[in-house]
Amino acid sequence: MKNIYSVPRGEVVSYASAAEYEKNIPTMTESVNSIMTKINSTENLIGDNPLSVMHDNHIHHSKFMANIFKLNDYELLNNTLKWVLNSYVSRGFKSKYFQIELDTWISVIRDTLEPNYSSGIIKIYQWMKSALENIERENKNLINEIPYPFDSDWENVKNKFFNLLIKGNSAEALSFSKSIVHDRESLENFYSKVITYSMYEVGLLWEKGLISVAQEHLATSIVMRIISYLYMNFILIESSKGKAIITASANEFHEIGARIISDQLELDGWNVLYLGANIPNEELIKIIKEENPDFIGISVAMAFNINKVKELVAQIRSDSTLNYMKILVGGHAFTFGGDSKEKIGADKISFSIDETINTARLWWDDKSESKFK
Ligand code: B12
Repeated sequence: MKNIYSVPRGEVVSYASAAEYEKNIPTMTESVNSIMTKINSTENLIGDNPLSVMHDNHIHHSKFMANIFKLNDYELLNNTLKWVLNSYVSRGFKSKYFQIELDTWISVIRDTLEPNYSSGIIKIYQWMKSALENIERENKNLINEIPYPFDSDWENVKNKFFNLLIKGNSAEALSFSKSIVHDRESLENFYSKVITYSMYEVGLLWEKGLISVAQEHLATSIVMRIISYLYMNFILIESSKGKAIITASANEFHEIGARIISDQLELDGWNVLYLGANIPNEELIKIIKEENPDFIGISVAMAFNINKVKELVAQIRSDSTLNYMKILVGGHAFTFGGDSKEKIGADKISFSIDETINTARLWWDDKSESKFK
């Protein structure tokens, strides 16, 4: 269905207003929590969910909005609103919760920020309110499955593996993985066509409230253990190319994407320093200066972490000792549309293992050529 409400365009919120909003997140979130808790006690807006789910949502909302205002990316806001409504309504939140929540944010923002800072921000909140009804209507037509872009043989393998993850059957999932992965090619297929898409489906079931948080954690831990097993058995090889640092961004707890990318690069001959989840920008800069990698790769799953990566890229670009270095970014946060991807200023945004390996090879070839000229 076509969008009948129009997404705001251009720089609606100034950087100074965005920074002021961000600075006041703790006090504003506290006020919103307290008002919404009171309203919820008489109106039951959140179904059987504990209050902590609503409070967490307010924290995520404010961090996400600070990013949206700093990036002025309203396409990303529109697309994420669809996800917010879909996922919270599936888990028992009432539709009217969102109208009331947005009204509460508007009044708290008006009470907290000076009018010159709040006016652009409130315009966006009012747009969100007006968009809710249309988004809900569009969400009713959402296809609730993840399209599988590979052949049906691999789809069968993925389905079997996914079922073992959902059953929490660690031993069988490991022995099944052993039966599929024999060499470099099957390992790459297993990572990109089986683990990645099984985890996307785990996410969808969590989003719809069809599996518990514990089941999602168990599936994740089984995958992490299998990846470690495969690493020990297939990846320890001599490096023949340059050095790369791969990490998840600051405040980013999703680490499987970065881990998979690291292992695949290592398999392709790179000397990879894999830093895992949630690395603060200052620490990353420090290790980059110590290690002088040929490129860094940063994984971002949550849109509320995008702006921190933009700041990191700007910091690297403005440092004359670092501006030789290539920057690669990837992850779920960039699959929601909008122009934040371009605004980050990285050399390349990559969406798959193939694309990542090819980009890194190209960079290595260019560097080797210029070295030997
Ligand atoms: C497991 C999981 C978690 C675990 C992560 C544990 C861990 N150790 O990694 C935990 C429990 C911590 C978690 C927390 C949260 N999660 Co979560 N999580 C997931 C889940 C189910 C799987 C993630 C995953 O491993 N995917 C598989 C990997 C392989 O895929 P990938 O990251 O996309 O990586 C591929 C490409 O993107 C690319 N790539 C990735 N990184 C990089 C980096 C570079 C350099 C390059 C080149 C390429 C590249 O290559 C990979 C190749 O296959 C996803 C579902 C999903 N769709 O991914 C939700 C999901 C990402 N989570 C979600 C949410 C909402 C959250 C929380 C906010 C939940 C909450 N209420 O607390 C928090 C946020 C925490 C934070 N600050 O980061 C939502 C995000 C929705 C949105 N609007 O953006 C998702 C999509 C679930 C859903 N369907 O709703 N989560």
